[in-house]
Amino acid sequence: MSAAIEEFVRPVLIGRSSSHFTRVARIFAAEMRIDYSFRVVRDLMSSNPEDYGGNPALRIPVLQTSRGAWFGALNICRELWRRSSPRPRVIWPEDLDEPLLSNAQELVLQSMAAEVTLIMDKLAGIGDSSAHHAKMRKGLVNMMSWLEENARSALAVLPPQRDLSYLEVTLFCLVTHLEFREVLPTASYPELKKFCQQFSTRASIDETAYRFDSTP
Ligand SMILES: N[C@@H](CCC(=O)N[C@@H](CS)C(=O)NCC(=O)O)C(=O)O
Repeated sequence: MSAAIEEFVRPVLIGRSSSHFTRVARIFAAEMRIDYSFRVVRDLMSSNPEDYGGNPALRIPVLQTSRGAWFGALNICRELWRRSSPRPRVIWPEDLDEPLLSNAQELVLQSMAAEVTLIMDKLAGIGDSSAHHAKMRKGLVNMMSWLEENARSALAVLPPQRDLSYLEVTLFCLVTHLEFREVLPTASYPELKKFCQQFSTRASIDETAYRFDSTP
């Protein structure tokens, strides 16, 4: 098959190797054994949707497929799962039907979003001194404390016969990203670190390590 045709059938993931939402998608791709090519968004300050695979939200990740583009990590993970064969048993956010589990998922995603805002504010040169910045940071610290206290019991009640859950993948990407981007010290989250250590024995974790993409 020529490289051009292969490029057409192989999905293209648009993102950055340093992005936690991108890593969620990459871990799913590795777990589902889906081959893809990776296109790096070099300038996160660009306001051209074309730079983000057509995503009007100007966000990564995006997965371009022959069926169309999928915006956002959860959409992408679901599409990767649909393409996989055999399909692993995945626990999705809507399967978390009790408060402890669904709150854990909500707070993981909200922490990831808060981290994005803090990092983007820094990139844009917006000072740490604004009242909103301070509130975001406080909210992030509160959410991490809640997760430290509750994640172990939440994870313990996930269905044991699963292959993977969106909750575990996002929690892993969040905690390791806080360290990687030095947004918060993680020394005071021993339970979360223990979870990350255990989860990182998967091959998909090794294959998707955070790093800064080189500039062209
Ligand atoms: N809801 C989206 C959020 C994606 C997101 O916030 N991505 C970050 C990178 S990790 C981004 O594109 N940031 C650019 C910006 O905030 O301008 C998802 O779940 O994928």
